Amino acid sequence: MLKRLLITGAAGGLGTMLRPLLPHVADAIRVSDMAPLTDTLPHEEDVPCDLTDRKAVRALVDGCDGVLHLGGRSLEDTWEVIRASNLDGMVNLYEAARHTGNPRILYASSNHTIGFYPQTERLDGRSPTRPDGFYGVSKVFGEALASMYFDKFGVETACLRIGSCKPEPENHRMLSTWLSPADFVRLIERVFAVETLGCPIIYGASANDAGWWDNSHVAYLGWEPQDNSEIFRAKLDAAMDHPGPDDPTVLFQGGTFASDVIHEN
Ligand code: NAI
Ligand code: 15L
Repeated sequence: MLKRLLITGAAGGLGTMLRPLLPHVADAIRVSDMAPLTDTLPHEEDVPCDLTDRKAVRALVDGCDGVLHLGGRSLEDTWEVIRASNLDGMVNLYEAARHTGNPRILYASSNHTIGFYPQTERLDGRSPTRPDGFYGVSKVFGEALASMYFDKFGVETACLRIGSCKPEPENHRMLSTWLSPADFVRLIERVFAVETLGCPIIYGASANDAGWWDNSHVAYLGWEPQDNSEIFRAKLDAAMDHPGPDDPTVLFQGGTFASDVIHEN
């Protein structure tokens, strides 16, 4: 069991959804965001911090033996916005980690690292990246940074390429990419419990019949997703039309991120 888990991006969608499900993972939980946290739970310690502030990040990480790193720009944007939170912020986090005793990190990477692959292709741990925008490129950077800090300094990271972590799938594409919050919690438990983690790439999806990703290379984690998006298919079929054959949401694994315009200043 961890002594103190730091959760960055704690005020965001995933942080808000997961935090109530995580008190058992550590003796103490430190939550942080640059946005105000209005729903801090009794067992949580709130330490506001902008990840672009290197000195503040060092103090934030100090005393933590685990980090659930959710903080960052989570959608496509201008390069300047993406760079600040997802590149500078990552470097600050890993510099802090190596100077404060190598906490184990679960990094919220994204399926947009591989978003330009067609949905007909099955990917595994050896598939090269194929990012679908500045955001996807920034997540590839994060994975590369984690790999370098593991090889050079021994900082262990689970690079989780999250598909779509939502209470339920919101469209037909998400029948393939859905990660249930409960399966995410099961993975968090394994990442912080397994004796040796290393620095694996993990595809973050539930046991969906419609899934595209093969996680057999990380069987050693003992993570067994329990949920399957198929139970939502009839509800989705009734709620919306099937997209046509040329729609980016049926062509690319990253869906509309692949067809999005580049955000210029
Ligand atoms: P979100 O946008 O709701 O939350 C991200 C949080 O990070 C926000 O509260 C924001 O204030 C904070 N943040 C951004 N820049 C920061 C900075 N410089 N310093 C401190 N805090 C900063 O995103 P969501 O959905 O909660 O996602 C969390 C993480 O998981 C993100 O890194 C996202 O890229 C990743 N992810 C999420 C997926 C999903 O299905 N929700 C899918 C794939 C990846
Ligand atoms: C992501 O990386 C985004 O952060 C999230 O908001 C979802 O859109 C998700 O990917 C997705 O591809 O569904």
